[in-house]
Formats: sequence, C-alpha cells, structure tokens
Amino acid sequence: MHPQLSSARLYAIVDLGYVAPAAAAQAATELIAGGADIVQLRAKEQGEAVIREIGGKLLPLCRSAGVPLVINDFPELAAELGADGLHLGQDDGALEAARKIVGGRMIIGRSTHSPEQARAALAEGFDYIGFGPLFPTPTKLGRPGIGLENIAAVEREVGARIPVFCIGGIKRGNLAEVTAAGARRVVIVSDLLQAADIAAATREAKATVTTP
Ligand code: 3NM
Repeated sequence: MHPQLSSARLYAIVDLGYVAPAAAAQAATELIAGGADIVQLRAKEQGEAVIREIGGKLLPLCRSAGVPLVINDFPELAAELGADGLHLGQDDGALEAARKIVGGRMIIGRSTHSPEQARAALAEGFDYIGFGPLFPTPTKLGRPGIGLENIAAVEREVGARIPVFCIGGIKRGNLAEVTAAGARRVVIVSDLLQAADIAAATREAKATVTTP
C-alpha cells in the first residue's frame, strides 16, 4: 500500500463547481485544518490555465501540512506541477499511459462504479480507488447510486491491497451508516464545501470516519 495513503481516511476535494477559483486556497486550508488526509483539485468546467494556477497555490499548502495533492485528470499538468497524485475516471485512459507521463512515483487513483471495476483497477495496478457513487449526488449528475451492499466485499477483496475510498452523496448525516456498512475511508465533497464552517465540518466527518 502506498505509504502516503495507508493511514488516509478522509479524502476531500476542492471542486471548482462549489468553490470560486479565488476561494480555492482558503477552502483547502480549512479542509486541511479540519483533518483532511488527501486533497484533490477537481475542475470539470475550467481550463488548464485555471487548474495550473490554483494547483500552484494548493501545492505548498498541502506540502507544508504533509497532505498529498491529487489532480483530477490532466496527467501532463499533474507532472508539470509536481503534484503527489493523479485521479483518473473510467474514461480517462489506461494506467500505463498515464504512468508514462507522470512517472513511477506519483499516486494514481481510479474511479470505480461496481465491484467488477474495483477488482479491475486493483489488477491494473492503481494505487487507490474511489467506489461509488453510493448515493445519487448533484456533484456527479446522471449516475444512479450503487448503494451500500457491496462495500464490505470490495473492502475485503480490494481494500486489503489498496485503499478504497467510498464516494458519492456521503454527508456527515449519513456517514455512520456508510461506515457501518463496512467503509473505512471516504471522500466527501459538497457536504464539506457547502458547510458554514468548512474546518469544523471536516473535523466532525474525520472523527466519525475514524471512530472504530
Ligand atoms: N465521483 P459529493 S461521486 C466526484 O462515484 C465524484 O466516482 C464519484 O461528491 C464517483 O460528496 C462524486 O458532493 C461526487 O456527493 C462526490
């Protein structure tokens, strides 16, 4: 298991669908202050120039906190920035192609939406997976929720080898239900970014996900 990931429980995303570019660094600071173990920069609507600029601001914040910064898509940009990680969706190409661009050391994760995709990502050699969306979510419109019933099996089969981060519609209000279903690690986006106090919300989520 990748050493920067083995103890990670709460994965946060600075998603520019929720945070204005000018507020991205502040949001990252608050997520980190609240205990986020990984921060991803996700910008589905913005161009590379915005990601380059914001990534350049987030990187020193993450570095000084010892928190890996993951870039969603854009392997060339992840490499150029010197980010710690790259996240690829199901349609973002093969691991090997991305590896050629970012090199052997970068963390590379994959979104998976079924147990079959989760097992395939492990076999392909990804460093971690997202598994979801557990519930339908406005952050990723148009996908049905896959529910909680396969979490325990995927944790057992895949999570023993690489971190499995459950994702999609997870909120502080349903997090205990998600962990009770077997999730050990989660990604939470909108519930943290839309909180009145991002750091406090992150702290609360971290406490719940790390409760044995
Ligand atoms: N990927 P929220 S679900 C970015 O299932 C993303 O691969 C998903 O946001 C997947 O916490 C998702 O606001 C959205 O529901 C997560």
